[in-house]
Amino acid sequence: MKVTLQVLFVCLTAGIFLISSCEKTVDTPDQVIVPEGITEFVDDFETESNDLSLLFPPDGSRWTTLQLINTAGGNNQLALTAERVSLGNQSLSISSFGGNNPLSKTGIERGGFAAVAGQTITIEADFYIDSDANLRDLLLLDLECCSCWDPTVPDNKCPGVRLLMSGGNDFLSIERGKIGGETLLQTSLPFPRREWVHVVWEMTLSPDEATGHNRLIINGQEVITETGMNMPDATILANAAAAEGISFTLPEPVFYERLQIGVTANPRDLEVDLFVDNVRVQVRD
Ligand SMILES: [Ca+2]
Repeated sequence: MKVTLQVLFVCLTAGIFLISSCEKTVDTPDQVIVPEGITEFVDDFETESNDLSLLFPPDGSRWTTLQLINTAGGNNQLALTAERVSLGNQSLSISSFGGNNPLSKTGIERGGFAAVAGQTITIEADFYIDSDANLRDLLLLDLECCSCWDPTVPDNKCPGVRLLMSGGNDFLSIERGKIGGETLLQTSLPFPRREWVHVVWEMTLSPDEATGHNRLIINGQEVITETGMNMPDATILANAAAAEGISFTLPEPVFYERLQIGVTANPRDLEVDLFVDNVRVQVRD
């Protein structure tokens, strides 16, 4: 009762906007509340100078985290460049040195989403891969949920889905290993090299194989359209943990909160340069 009155007092003194959101909080104490997340995000790496820190303004309106992990002997680089752009005057330039010790990562992250089952998320970006090398197991985009992990179990794996170069080289596909699903493979369209490539990844979110939907479109060509789970499922994660003798309870609410783009993982012995531009994310009911 005391908490309810305090919340009510805050609502009454904070104006109409807050009253409407506070009403949900006091409704039913046991109700699982999904935080309000951003539903639109657009960034094409334009800044007043090429100072990378300008992508991370204190007001949180742009990118939230730089992800730079070097494998042994690696020298991953991430910079703003005018060398190659698909929109405006700058893009994000990435030099990635592959390896698994530790796992090489060179990317950028936007947090603050709260995409739940039943919603549709569309993620678009332009990539330019400046290499003819084999790209096996290179990961370009991750949609993740770090709050979807039992806090009593160590090593939060931030369950989620990712775009992975599969088929032994460069067939961009939808990887679901971290939520216990098979990769949704395509081998119809190798990833074009040394040109800007527009990628659209659209999912109707669900932990259920029957109601999730997954589309991948590369340069206007639909290469994947498949039903299938694309969110963490409590039973699947519990069973996977139980197989290792671990008790795992998926916390609620389940929602995707962050997007990583770039070379989000490069586990193979592979050096690759690429550029990213024109990132767009939309979450809708
Ligand atoms: Ca740009």
